[in-house]
Amino acid sequence: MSNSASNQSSTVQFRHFIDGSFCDSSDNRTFLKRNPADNRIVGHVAEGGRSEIDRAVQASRTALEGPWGKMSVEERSALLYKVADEITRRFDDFVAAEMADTGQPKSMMEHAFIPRGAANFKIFADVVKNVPNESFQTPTPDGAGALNYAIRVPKGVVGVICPWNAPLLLMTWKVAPALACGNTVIVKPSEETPGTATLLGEVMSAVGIPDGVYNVVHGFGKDSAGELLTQHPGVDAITFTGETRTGAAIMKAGADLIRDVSFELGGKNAGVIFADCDFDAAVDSAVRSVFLNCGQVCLGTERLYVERPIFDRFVAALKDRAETLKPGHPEAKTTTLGPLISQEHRNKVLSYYEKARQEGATVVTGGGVPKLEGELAEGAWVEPTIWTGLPETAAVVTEEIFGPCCHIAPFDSEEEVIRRANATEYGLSTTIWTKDLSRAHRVAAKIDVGITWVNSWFLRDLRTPFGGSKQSGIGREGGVHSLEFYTELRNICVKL
Ligand code: NAD
Ligand code: 6OD
Repeated sequence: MSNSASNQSSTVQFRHFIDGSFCDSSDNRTFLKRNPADNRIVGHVAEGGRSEIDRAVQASRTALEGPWGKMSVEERSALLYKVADEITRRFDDFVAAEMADTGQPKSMMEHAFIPRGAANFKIFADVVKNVPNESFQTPTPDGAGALNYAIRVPKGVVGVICPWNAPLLLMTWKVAPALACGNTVIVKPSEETPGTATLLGEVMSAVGIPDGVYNVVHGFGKDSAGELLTQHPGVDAITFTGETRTGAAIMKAGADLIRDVSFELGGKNAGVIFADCDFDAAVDSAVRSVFLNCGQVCLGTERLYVERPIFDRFVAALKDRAETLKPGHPEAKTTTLGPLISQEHRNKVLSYYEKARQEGATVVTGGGVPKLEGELAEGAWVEPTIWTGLPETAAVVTEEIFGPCCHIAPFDSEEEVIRRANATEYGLSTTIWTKDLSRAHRVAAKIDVGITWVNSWFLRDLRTPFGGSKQSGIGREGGVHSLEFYTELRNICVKL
């Protein structure tokens, strides 16, 4: 039995991790966490409030003054390598925890999400050891000059507010650079996915990360741990991944504190498929970008624009592939499609399936709920769905759904498709498919997003700048770009 998840009367308890110890809420409040694949109870989660956030802020401020604040970059990096190794040693526990929370197939946890969680610690442990320092020799009237240089110091206490769609990967994408730069963190995991953030507390203790450096307070957003964290004057910066409207609420909550924010928000990403593309590769990629993680990927494609000469063939090919996706138990090797994260999210996605019908879409495939037997019958399943025939103003073409679905429209010219791809309030990512590389460069430069893939999708190099334009985010994280957010630059001018 682990420290974090005690097993009383067969019920797992997910506890807060504050100042190096697992604890319950001061008022003992908890909420239920269910597995979305079969609706069975995974456990009871401690529900944090003001008292837990206050304690976590106190612990993380104290830790900044303690051994953590005195460590060299090399010592911190060495510890972060140990964190990565310990996640790898406890790989099966992390896979099981994330599977229970999300219901997604084991293969995806094993090959993508959990290894990335470990890799994030190694990459940022390396990045901080190679930070260039700028310096200038400044002329002075007496001819002696001055030396101007800049040092980077940690921001302080960073609040890390996380979504549920790739819990460990997205949390460590923030926690790893924050710690590498010498900050302390308070993580508020999504209420839907308490598992891996809690396990990471055990990992931090096991490898000797000092108390108070990594803290976890479970709970909800509004009027709960999330909002209390964003309003706390003892928090120096907030990094958040989630919905755009939550980002707006967080900005308002912290406005009086004039505090730095880094936001990775929603999207309505377009895929642009030209007739000269490698057809089979483009279809393969569309299957992934539309249906991976049951469509719950911020970088996923919900709008596909396909050049008219290959439009009918492309729609038919994607339909065939969508219909071979196999929902099933997360442990089963044959499962290629998981559930949505919750019944509540399923209601939202199904409301869009209904809106598409009302707005006159041709439902190429799906549009309903698959029939699953036995324990899975209670899960949050929906069918992979493809629509055509809607105007650009339709709800399912303009609003983020975050489900396994897309609208496919034909286009006739480069200018037209650029205009249509850009006709959205979001600007996270796009994928362009063509063998004409001049055209690929031209179109990529004109689509207003933070990340463009050409002849690929979700091909990540963790050193590259990651983030969105327009309402998809503020700031960039990744490689040295994370240093801009997780450190403060200080200019020191020495008169010689
Ligand atoms: P969400 O905004 O509902 O919740 C995210 C987190 O914010 C949760 O921990 C939640 O408890 C907390 N929260 C909610 N209201 C809050 C408030 N008022 N104050 C403080 N915290 C609050 O998002 P979600 O449903 O968990 O995730 C899905 C969304 O995340 C989608 O919109 C998706 O596009 C986006 N996302 C973006 C990226 C990216 O990199 N741009 C990555 C993954 C997910
Ligand atoms: O790969 C990443 O670093 C990243 N931030 C992925 C985001 C996935 C969104 O669902």
